[in-house]
Amino acid sequence: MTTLVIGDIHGCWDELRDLLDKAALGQDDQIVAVGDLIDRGPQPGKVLDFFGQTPNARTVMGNHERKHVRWRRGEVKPSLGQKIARRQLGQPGWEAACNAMETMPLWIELPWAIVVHGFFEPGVALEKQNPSVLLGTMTGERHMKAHGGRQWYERYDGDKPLIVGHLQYTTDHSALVHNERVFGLDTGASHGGRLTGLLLPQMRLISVPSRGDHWARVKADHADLRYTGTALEDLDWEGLERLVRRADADQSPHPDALERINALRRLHRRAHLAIEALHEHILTRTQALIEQDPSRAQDGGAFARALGPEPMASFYHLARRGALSPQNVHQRFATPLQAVNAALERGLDV
Ligand SMILES: [Mn+2]
Repeated sequence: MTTLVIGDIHGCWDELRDLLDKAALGQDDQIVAVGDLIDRGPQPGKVLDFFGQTPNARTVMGNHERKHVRWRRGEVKPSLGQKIARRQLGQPGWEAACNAMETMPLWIELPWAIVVHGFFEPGVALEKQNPSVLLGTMTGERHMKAHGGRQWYERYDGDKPLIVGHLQYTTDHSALVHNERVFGLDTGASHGGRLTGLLLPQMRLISVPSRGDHWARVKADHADLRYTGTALEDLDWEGLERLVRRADADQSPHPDALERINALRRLHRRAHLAIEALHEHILTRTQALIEQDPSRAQDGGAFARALGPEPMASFYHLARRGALSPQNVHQRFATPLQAVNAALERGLDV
């Protein structure tokens, strides 16, 4: 019986078919993937369906699967790759995919090798490995800094050969083969590289060329998603600034993004106007109150009584003491839209 271990597929269905053709597996042979079945490539649904419906095929969890699962739980924000994959799969397809991804194991132990997606910490038993290390998350990567960083595999000390994906360790889209002990099978299928497999127990590598730079193409097709993800009312200042900068740098924005980009720019402009207007408004009103009765400049109590109920009273007192800056006003509002609304409530033109 042969087992074909396959590197990062990332939605590259055509290349998966090509590799399976090349492997010419028999009925009883097994297929094991190193994870990252989806994101970046054109056909994540086909790849997921294949692994869901082929009895002899299974996969470990990759950092990309983990990210989807955590996104659904509201634990992390998606990157562009996840937002695109969700659109590719459709909402029900994505929900079903998350259910399936949640059940993927962190490792698969074969008679001849151990398969994980990311890394392996030396001196730690398989069952005791930090999940973020096995998955190859950013946390796992930081953790592995102490074990040689990108060359962590030189310290691999497990009993069986180890097969991983996740990173391209060579510059020519060939697999990493370290002392016949560690095999790195991510060869950039989604970036115009190759899709690579390892046939066990022979330990024979096979690979097929990628049909193109899928990720560049997929990213361009779904570039409108670069601007979505957070509703306008939930955008904080930093998020809004980042998106406006992104739009400013975007030579040819996706047509479907134009409406959203306009809305972002309008909010950005109005929020900054609102800060200026509120600052000006507070100064003017403070000045008027003091002109009516100059003793209010020193007498905070008298000033407060004259001011009346005012949610931004502390800012008036700052103004009274000549210490109010636009930055103070800015910091009061967690989101740009709150600043706009506060200005509108005071009848200011923004
Ligand atoms: Mn990957």
